[in-house]
Amino acid sequence: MSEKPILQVLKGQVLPQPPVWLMRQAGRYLPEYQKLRSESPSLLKFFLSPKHASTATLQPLERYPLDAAIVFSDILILPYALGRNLVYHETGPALDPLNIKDVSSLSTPSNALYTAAETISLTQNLLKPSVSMIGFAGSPWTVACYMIDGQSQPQFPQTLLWLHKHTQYLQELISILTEHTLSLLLAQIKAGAHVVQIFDSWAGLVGHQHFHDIIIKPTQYIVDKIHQKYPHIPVIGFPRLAGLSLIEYTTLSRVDAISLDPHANPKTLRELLPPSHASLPLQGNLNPLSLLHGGTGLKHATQNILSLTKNTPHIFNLGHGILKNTPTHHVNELLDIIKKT
Ligand code: 1CP
Repeated sequence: MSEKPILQVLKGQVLPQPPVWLMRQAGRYLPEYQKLRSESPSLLKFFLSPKHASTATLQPLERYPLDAAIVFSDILILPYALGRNLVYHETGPALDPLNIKDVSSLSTPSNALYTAAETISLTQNLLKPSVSMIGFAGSPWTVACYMIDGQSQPQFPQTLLWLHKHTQYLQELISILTEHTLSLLLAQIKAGAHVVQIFDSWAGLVGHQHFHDIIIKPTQYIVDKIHQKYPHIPVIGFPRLAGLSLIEYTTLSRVDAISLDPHANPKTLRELLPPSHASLPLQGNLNPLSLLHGGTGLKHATQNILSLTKNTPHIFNLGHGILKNTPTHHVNELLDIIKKT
């Protein structure tokens, strides 16, 4: 059996056509996902049921010839396992906001932390041999943003207040989250994940002064521990909207590949990187809006990414999660454009 295309690229190989998977591929845009979701009393229960989560993980693969499955779970299961109250509303998830006095009394994680690992063990054998199983976690900083502010905010003002004023408490929270994130990822690898991705969706909120302590150091720690135990398992980092700090992230975090948001030009990034990192595999970075709208815009945007990543190790993906109103046939169109380019 030849090696899985995604693992080949993550080792630095350039393939004639980039392998493809899509962030939040089991999201709300699939009717079969909607049906399965309506059978669960709540989204939280759905995430906590390995059997249902396994079905959701496989759904996109049954419809499309993708090269990877990402385990159906959420980055907020970690705070839930630490005893924080979590509710998924139609508008998005909400946690009870954390106070500085709560940090030292966070509980040890419950078994809920390991649901994604269980889902991976149920699912991994059901994939075609060419398909990679991707495990994931949020970065400690991004999970802290939701824990402190409680829900998605344009600027996560309370979290930024902690960053600037209650730095010690933020550091303490981040070091607790770093250990649990590591356990979560190690468990997913043990269960059969071939690759793991660290979603740092809010890395862009951290200015250059704090970027090293808050983003790089915890990531380095997690990546080093994974590589010590599982040297063959690649780690993909997704430092969304990190701007020029992407250079620091790429050269210092020790991740094996970078997933780019739609703002980052993959060719420009390569040109800015030192020779030691100039051929690091990149993933991305179609704007989810292009996929939502389809048509010639989708064709041009896809071809543009393919030309900017030509002859380099590249995994085709979105630059952020798929949008819920995306017509399912647009994904077929995207795969067709990639195949024909
Ligand atoms: O393909 C998949 O479905 C994989 C599973 C997956 C992943 C990788 C889910 C399921 N969530 C995530 C990661 C995640 N969750 C991130 C990091 C990536 C990103 O930036 O999108 C974040 C920030 C969350 C938090 C979260 N959970 C949000 C975003 C809130 C915000 O800030 O706007 C939302 C909407 C959720 C709910 C959720 N998680 C996953 C799904 C499929 C859904 C929506 C489910 C539904 O409504 O049915």
